[in-house]
Amino acid sequence: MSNYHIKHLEEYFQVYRKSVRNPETFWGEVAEEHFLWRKKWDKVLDWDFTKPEVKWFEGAQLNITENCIDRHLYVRGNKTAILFEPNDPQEPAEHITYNELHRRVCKFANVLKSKGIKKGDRVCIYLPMIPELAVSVLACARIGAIHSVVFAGFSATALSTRINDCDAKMVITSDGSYRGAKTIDLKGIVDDALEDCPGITSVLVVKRINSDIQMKSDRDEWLQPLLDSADEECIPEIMDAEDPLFILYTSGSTGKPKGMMHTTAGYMVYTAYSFKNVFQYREDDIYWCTADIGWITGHSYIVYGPLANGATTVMFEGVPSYPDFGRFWDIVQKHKITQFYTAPTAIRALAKENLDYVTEYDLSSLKVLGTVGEPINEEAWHWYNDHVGEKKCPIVDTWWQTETGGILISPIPFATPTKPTYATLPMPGVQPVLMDENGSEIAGNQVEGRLCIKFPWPSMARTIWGNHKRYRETYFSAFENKYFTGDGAFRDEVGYYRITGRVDDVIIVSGHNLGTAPIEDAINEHPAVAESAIVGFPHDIKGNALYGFVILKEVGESRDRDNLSKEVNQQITERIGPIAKLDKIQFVPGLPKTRSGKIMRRILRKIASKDTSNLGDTSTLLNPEIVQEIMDNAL
Ligand code: 6R9
Repeated sequence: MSNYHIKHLEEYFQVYRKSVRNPETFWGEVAEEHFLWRKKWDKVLDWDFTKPEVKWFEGAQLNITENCIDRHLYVRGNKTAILFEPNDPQEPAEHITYNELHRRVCKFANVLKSKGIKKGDRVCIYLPMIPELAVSVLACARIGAIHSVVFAGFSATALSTRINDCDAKMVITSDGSYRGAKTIDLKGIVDDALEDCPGITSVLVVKRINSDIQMKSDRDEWLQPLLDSADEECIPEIMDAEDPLFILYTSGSTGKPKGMMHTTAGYMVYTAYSFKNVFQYREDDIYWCTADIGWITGHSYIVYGPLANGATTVMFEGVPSYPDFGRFWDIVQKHKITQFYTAPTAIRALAKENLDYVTEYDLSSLKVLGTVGEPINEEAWHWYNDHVGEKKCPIVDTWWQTETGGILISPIPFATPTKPTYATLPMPGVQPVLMDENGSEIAGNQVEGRLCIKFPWPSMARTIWGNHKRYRETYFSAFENKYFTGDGAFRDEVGYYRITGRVDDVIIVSGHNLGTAPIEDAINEHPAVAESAIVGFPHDIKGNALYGFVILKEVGESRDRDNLSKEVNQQITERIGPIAKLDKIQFVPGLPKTRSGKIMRRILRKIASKDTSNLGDTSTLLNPEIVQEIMDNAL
């Protein structure tokens, strides 16, 4: 029996049982058989969730890029590693072979070195979905620099906060980006951000849209000439298993983003293992994940997981609606995609359009479909299953988080029978539990509770950069000795999990996690705003949309409400990015508050969702009369 590639349900159960009974043997065998180590580990696992401290493969030495690139060169050097599909369908796709990827990563790594970047330095990457994004990530890993990729849809303020939080020395960006018919001035955003970032000494600029941009003479340089003169060989830095690999920011319940820190060996082993199993990856497959590398899904399942398996991974620069709503299916047909991994919000948006956009294309190459990012509703699941998979492709509904590094709950295609809206069963090595509000584990099936994980898995984040206390408080203090996910879940009669959504102040809009606090902070900075509260409400395409309740200061009272609404959204766009804009803004005289001063979001959520038949207990409110008034004027 192979631990590494599960092929049927009985095998899944066998492997799962082994992984839980003896996790160290299990992960030790996986790591032993499938990776290139410069030195083997002394101990597979050392952990203590009270601190919390988790170490996997301690004592081992490796470089993750040797595993993702070098070791493939002899067997599949001429195979396509990265298949780049540009925004414009007229522009030819680019096939970057493993040999070529090796050359490009080494050259880039040498450029980083020549700019003084060393092991442990932080490098911020703010790039569109072009090959240089993957190459720069790998170049950092090659020399042991810690990459911090910031999604190129974030604003200048969001970018500068992230640069300063991790004390990055360098930014890698491009002159601009293409997004459908639009172009975006990325370099201009970087210039604005860097006004507040004294620690940045160097900016490398990729030429993508040939726009006319400002180059600051002692700081900014075009990348290409540096690459042209760089050496093609770069000896990889040998890293310890627990050396940091990257930082990736995620929203939290305060205004400050959390820099989740991932380390090297455990992350590599787990992303590679889960990729192989969840997508049933085979050597000649062409795998496409539509996420952006600016999110964890792109890190783990566009870059590291697929490349560690020697796969061909597609990078798509554009959007699903350009030049028309058939673009995804055009790409599936053109490149004979075998595994397709996307988000429910994209599925819902495409399902709204004419079915001809799908049926026009030959999708028969597809074997496995995946979804990630938020719960998938039944209607979207069926549309995906009927029209994209033509009922022949299992759908893997993969539940996981930036914090978990890899997929934790998912069907194994062709082994686990799927069930719409269910992420189904835990991956080998993953031990989920449901907890009640009093901190007790809920046994049995047909139960709902807060989803926790009670045993470490290799790709879990090790800390929040620079704030271990916050890491402990956010994830390890709600339930003793358990990692708390922030999600609620239901376990059905056969033990399948269905994720019911966040139980904290994070709202998932079009698959993006948005903390309410940072949005409220942004709004409250408007000179006419006194206070605000944001809640989510159901939205056909985005899953959730944002509803803002805003209390004005006296100076705002006389102002035109439409203009104020525009300014509030402008403020959010500047501070966070357009993804956090509010769909509805209601100006209110007050907010329902408890006696301890907490806004009762439960009530606001009901008002925003037009579900006011049963508001629940409002007796603990300081100002119960405000509820009726808000309801009367709700949008
Ligand atoms: C990978 C990723 C994490 C949050 C997570 C949960 C939601 C992700 C899901 C899902 C239901 C799924 N989520 N996958 N909910 N079903 N298959 O999305 O990471 O951006 O950190 O978001 O997304 O609420 O807690 P991240």
